[in-house]
Amino acid sequence: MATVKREAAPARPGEELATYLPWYRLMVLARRFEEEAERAFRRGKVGGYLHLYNGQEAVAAGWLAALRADDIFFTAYRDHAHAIFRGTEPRRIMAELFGKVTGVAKGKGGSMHIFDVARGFYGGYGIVGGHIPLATGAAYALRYLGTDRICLCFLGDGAMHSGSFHEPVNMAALWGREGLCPIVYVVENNQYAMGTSVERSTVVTELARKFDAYGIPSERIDGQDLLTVHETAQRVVRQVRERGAPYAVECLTYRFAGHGAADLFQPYRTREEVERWKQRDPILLLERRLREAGLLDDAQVAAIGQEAEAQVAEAVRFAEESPAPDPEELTRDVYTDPPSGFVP
Ligand SMILES: Cc1ncc(C[n+]2csc(CCOP(=O)(O)OP(=O)(O)O)c2C)c(N)n1
Repeated sequence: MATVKREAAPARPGEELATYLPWYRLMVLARRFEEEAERAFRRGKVGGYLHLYNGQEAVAAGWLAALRADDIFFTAYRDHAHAIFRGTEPRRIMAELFGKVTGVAKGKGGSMHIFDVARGFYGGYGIVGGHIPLATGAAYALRYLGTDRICLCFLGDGAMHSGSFHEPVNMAALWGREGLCPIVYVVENNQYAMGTSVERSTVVTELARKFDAYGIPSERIDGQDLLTVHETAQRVVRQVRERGAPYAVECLTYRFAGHGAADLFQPYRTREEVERWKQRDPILLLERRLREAGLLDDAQVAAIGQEAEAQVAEAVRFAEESPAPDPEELTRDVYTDPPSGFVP
């Protein structure tokens, strides 16, 4: 298991910490959403597959808080929380899990393909590493079109060992030399790719170092502490926007649940290891800081939890009551019309 650099919590004025209260609420909401999604899966309500984000919330929350509303981002299949942090209504995400027409992808994508293009969320991909070339091309397009928008590409530790990581990252570095590739690769190193630990999949376990080979600056940070993630994100986002060149940050984190809903026994890791990481639950770490600053007490923590539960219960009700897609939906939006004269 990789070690985590623990930084002493710097003292901060309560005023500054207060800006993190809305993010605490959203992280609690995302956690409750995942817990309920798992229950719905066990009740047979969720079609396809389900991957939970429990334990990793500070990573997506910290990065998305640093983006501008017109910036864009891509991620893999552990994607519900990313949409919640970006402001997508939980009921539309739950409806997508339930395969309903009111879902973000009209019920055709399911858990692994949450999209909200209006909010700059370009998905949700089930093919490991498959989104990295897309995100890199999108970053190039943003600068080619003359904007100062940037692209974030979240990816897992496992995805870094695929060919679809190395080719686009090399291209990004070349384009970045001309100021044409404003992308941040955010590696969510939760230390496992299904049942394979980082130690068993690569000799160079400090994943940030892999970007050295392409001349892309990078760093590794504690992904459990929202403030560390957010402060890094603000600095990096500013720099990438200015220079139009790629940057990479490895966020060391941990997933509390199994790989997916079918991974019940997790023979590849010990219960003690999971418990040890739960001591560094990102929600509890943030809660502790907010309590110390006098910004949260027991009553508020309970109220925020209840509010999140009510919102998630409403999302489930909405998903249950929404209609299934019309069978004709099956072929709609699947292929664009071929250009005239096109020969497949
Ligand atoms: C191209 C491809 N190969 C294999 C798989 C099977 N698979 C699904 S998830 C996964 C592990 C990916 O791990 P990582 O990128 O670290 O993401 P995490 O699950 O840890 O968030 C694999 C190998 C896949 N979906 N796509």
